[in-house]
Amino acid sequence: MLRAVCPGSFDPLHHGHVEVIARAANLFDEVVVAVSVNPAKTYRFSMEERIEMVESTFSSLAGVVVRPMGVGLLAEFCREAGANAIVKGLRNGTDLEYEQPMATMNHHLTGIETVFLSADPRYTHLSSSLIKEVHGLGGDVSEFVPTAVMQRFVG
Ligand code: COD
Repeated sequence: MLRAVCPGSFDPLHHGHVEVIARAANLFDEVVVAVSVNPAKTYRFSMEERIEMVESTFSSLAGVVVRPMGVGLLAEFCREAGANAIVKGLRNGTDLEYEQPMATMNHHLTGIETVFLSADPRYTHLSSSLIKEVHGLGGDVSEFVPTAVMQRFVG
């Protein structure tokens, strides 16, 4: 069985994330969405809320499972999960510069490969932080996020 890990904060999940996870599910038998804690970030949504939004969005897509990933090495999480690869989306050259050293480090640590998927051009402007900013200033973000996320924003 080929298993991939799609890690992220998903604070909140948006259509850019959804599209990459769905494409990963076409490539691998199982995709573990690892809802992570990045100590450099302050979260708007709790771990439980972020997991619920991802689970609700992918409830009808077979082969996608959602797991919490606390503070710790992603490479170690992948080893314990029996994953063959990490899958990440790349929006631009800035993402590549940020992600490439981590991919190389993760490979050195445990041999795990990272597969980069080019972001859908419809969603290259999407980031969780920008969506939170637009929503916080009264903008409509409903076209950028799944229904489960929109319900959390208005609830
Ligand atoms: N289109 C496509 N893909 C996108 C888009 C978009 N519009 N926006 C984001 N993505 C992808 C990116 O691949 C990104 O990596 C992923 O979605 C998740 O994005 P976020 O913002 O939810 O998640 P981050 O950046 O907060 O998550 C960072 C990690 C938790 C993955 C990272 O910090 C990590 O690997 N931490 C583990 C600690 C560790 O092992 N450190 C050592 C590294 S060598």
